[in-house]
Amino acid sequence: FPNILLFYPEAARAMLEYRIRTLEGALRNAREQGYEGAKFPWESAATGREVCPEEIYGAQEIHVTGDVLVAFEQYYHSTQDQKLFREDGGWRLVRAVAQYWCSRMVWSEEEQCYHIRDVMPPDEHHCHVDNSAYTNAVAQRSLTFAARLARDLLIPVPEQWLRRASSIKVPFDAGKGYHPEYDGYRPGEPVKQADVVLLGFPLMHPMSPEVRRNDLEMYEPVTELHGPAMTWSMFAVGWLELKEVQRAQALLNKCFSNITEPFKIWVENSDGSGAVNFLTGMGGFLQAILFGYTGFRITRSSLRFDPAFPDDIHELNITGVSYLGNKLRFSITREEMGIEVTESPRALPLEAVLEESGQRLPLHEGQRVSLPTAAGWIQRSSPGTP
Ligand SMILES: *[C@@H]1O[C@H](CO)[C@@H](O)[C@H](O)[C@H]1NC(C)=O
Ligand SMILES: CC(=O)N[C@H]1CO[C@H](CO)[C@@H](O)[C@@H]1O
Repeated sequence: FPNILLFYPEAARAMLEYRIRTLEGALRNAREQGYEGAKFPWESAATGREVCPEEIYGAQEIHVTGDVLVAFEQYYHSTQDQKLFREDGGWRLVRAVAQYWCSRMVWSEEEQCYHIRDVMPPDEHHCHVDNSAYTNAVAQRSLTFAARLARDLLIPVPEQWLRRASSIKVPFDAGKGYHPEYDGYRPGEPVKQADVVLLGFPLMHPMSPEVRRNDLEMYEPVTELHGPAMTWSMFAVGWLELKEVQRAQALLNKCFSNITEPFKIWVENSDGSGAVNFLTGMGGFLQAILFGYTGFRITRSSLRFDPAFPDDIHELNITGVSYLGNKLRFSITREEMGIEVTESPRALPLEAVLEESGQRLPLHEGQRVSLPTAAGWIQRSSPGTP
């Protein structure tokens, strides 16, 4: 989804419309488990009812409902398409997900915060755990987004959304400075696939670079070597964020080893077993290139960049990046970054901002702007920009 969103927002919208069409099924899934709101299925087909052949995933791997909302949020931030929410059913879905999370949480008197108990985290080696870091963080994100969107749409915000978002437990070990995967996780415990590292990307959960590093260090050696093919790309994005390009490249090379001939498709597991044409592996790999090498991050007010790539790559050109209705072309070398708006049909003027100096450069259609390769972002130009 993030890859498609960046190049083809109209196709990303169609993916979200599929979720809107299957909302009735999601509402029933939640009701049947005794909760309010909407619970998206672990494996989804035409109706939104659960079609996963093994019950445990549908019952417990509930983070997928928050993941669906992350997609809506990223779409909203990169397009500002309010029509999807106001007129085409998006708001009803966002509200239903927020209601689901509220009803799924319980207050812990002992810890004075909300808990989400009895789940399977993204790491499918574990189930029936309490307070999965990823699940709780994505629930928090759903509630925060729902509340902000309500404000943008001038809809009153239920007070409990904000209260629960600010007081849900996301496990953190202050002594070791890392996020335990769930309550009671002990360092060294094996993990099937990317889990806590997803807090950094794609979730962008706030944390210092030290904690980001500690999470990567903690989980990389205990993650199953021959696990599902999307795992290493998420570690690679993390190492690229920290500018550890060689470590990132070593992990990306692992992704390459499971592209199978003659059609160069991904298989799920490195021994050739599991799903064939494993879209999750493919999507993870593309994200490592598109978001990892460039540092692209879609935030509430900008498209951030912070390029980093290994020495054997001399130049990275990315064409057709969509942001707020504009199309952009990037050409990045180690020293210089060129940005050009190639199409601007809605004529929403953009500008590039360099983080360190605060320098702002207007981006006019058809004019290539050159900057030193460093962190910065693209945003709508604010009044007063030359
Ligand atoms: C990448 O973009 C630069 C600047 O637009 C251009 O000079 C170069 O030829 C492009 N490289 C490739 C491989 O397309
Ligand atoms: C199916 C397939 O190509 N599997 C390969 C994945 O990568 C590992 C490590 O290089 C190989 O040993 C497998 O044969």
